Amino acid sequence: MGLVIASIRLERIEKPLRTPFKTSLQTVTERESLLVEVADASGMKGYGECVAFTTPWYTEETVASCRFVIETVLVPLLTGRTLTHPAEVWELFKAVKGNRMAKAAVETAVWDLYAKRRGMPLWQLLGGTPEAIPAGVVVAADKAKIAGGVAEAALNGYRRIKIKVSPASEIGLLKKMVADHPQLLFFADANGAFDEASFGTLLELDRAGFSLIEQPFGEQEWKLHARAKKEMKTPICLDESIKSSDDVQRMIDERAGDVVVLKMGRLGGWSETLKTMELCRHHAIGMWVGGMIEFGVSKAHNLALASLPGITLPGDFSDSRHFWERDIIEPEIKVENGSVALSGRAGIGYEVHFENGPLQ
Ligand code: OSB
Ligand code: MG
Repeated sequence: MGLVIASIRLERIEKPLRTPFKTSLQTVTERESLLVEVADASGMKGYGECVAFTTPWYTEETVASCRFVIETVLVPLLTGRTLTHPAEVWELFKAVKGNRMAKAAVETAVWDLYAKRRGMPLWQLLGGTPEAIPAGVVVAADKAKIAGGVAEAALNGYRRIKIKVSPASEIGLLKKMVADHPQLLFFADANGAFDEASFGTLLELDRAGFSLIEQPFGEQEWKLHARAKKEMKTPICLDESIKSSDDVQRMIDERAGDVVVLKMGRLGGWSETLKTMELCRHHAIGMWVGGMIEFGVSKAHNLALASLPGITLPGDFSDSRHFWERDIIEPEIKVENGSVALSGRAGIGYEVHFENGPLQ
């Protein structure tokens, strides 16, 4: 029985963050997103979320570029099509260069709809295990506020804390923080803030006790990452550098990293992410699921991703109330006993809800 994509709708969401999110690249105080709703002929709906930001500070895509590509290119390619499997969407979009976040927003919505039509949770359809997903939170604040943020996260039951770092970080302070919380796992995320000149500072950070360091150098700095992997004991994890499974192959070939953070927006959706996971499993590359300061639709897809075999470390899974006064899903994401339970309902397992009523 074929799946006919009868209609595709976009809905813009904008909400202030409860507290500003500060990285070496950008301070985020407001989050703007596009929600994609695909419907079949019977009116059953699937949802995806565009994780591009308003400006191109994390990747080249933006909310505006994604809207343009979705409305003028992707919607005409998909509307009225009969699909037998959601993996066909990636193939259908193949002639469209780049624009992976735009593609992911639409493609993930089709996977949700497909799972709903089968009456199965997406995580189950993809072969995930039903165990609750370990929660992890990001502390992205000024130096003076890091200790408070870590203490609060520990109190809220998080098992893993990711701290944004840069060459200006106070390494003594970070070292003490890690030592003070031996029961927690600490990740450091540099968002490419280091370069050849600050390599020595990175070597100091190597002694702070982090379980990994995410993206110390720029996304094309393969040689510097290889040098870091060789000279450091802290595992090197790549985020911004990984836009496809081919980039993971390059990481392996050039010995430029140990671990990969998966983000479906950056990779282009479920199909390319599943392919990337195959490659990582084959080469015993560690994997975890990264966040994008996103709303609940993207988080719900990410929870399904984190249930799959080969995810070796806790991801960016915080409670809906960490970023938002009110998330757009019902129920909201809840961290309990340090983890988030998987929904037993079909598809992504959450209803989409807006302040002014359900999206209908
Ligand atoms: O580098 O991992 C990153 C958020 C937006 C853009 C890039 C990154 C992040 C995070 C994840 O650090 C925050 C989260 O959603 O939990
Ligand atoms: Mg990162």
